[in-house]
Amino acid sequence: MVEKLTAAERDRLLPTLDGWEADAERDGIRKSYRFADFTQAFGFMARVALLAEKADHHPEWFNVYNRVDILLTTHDANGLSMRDIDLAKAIDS
Ligand code: HBI
Repeated sequence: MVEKLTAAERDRLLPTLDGWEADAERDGIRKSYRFADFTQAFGFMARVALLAEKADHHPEWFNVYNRVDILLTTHDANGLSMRDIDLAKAIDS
């Protein structure tokens, strides 16, 4: 069973992420990306899809044209877990 992060872990880990915001309602982390055009946005999504498959951890996301909004939360934990932190770092690496 994957565990939710404690408040102390969140306080330590969230500042290490680049531009991700806590989403209290979903108990996850969110980040919005803007690209030059749809092709760039979709290329980013294709790269994230491969990272997600490798991690066996998948984003909830929205795309319109050059915008990609990502929410990371762990369904199995019903909240924010280390899997979300790790995937956020992989996406931004
Ligand atoms: N992705 N965000 C997220 N949360 C999960 O719990 C999850 C997932 N991808 C695959 C996955 N779990 C599998 O390990 C099964 O639990 C479905």
